[in-house]
Amino acid sequence: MTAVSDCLFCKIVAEEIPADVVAADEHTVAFRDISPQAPTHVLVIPREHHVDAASLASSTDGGVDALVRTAKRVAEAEGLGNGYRLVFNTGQDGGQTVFHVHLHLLGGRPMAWPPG
Ligand code: DGP
Repeated sequence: MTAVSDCLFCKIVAEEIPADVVAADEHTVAFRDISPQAPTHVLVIPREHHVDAASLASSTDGGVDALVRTAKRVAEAEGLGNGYRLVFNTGQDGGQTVFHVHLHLLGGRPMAWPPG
């Protein structure tokens, strides 16, 4: 699927909206969350528009893997050797508010469980 005109994260990919990009490659872009919930809070997204992680997984072989690989690269660059959390909020009850799949990378403090 190509870019969706009213999608916020497609606009970040197209550089129509500014973002603090920390990593980018052929398939993914990683940028700092506008409302950070931890010292490191980065969103990793595919360049192509997919609504959620399941949609990405079912339409693009290796698409989810690419997000995780970029997150690992950012985690290493951010010095998160003690660990970090990766989250796909999915759907309304999952807390998803932006419907272009994004992998949250959170780190730099101990994470609690269960999440809110
Ligand atoms: P979620 O609730 O899982 O859909 O997460 C959406 C995240 O996107 C949320 O943590 C805030 C972040 N966000 C929303 N709008 C913007 C924006 O314009 N720029 C950036 N960098 N992050 C945004």
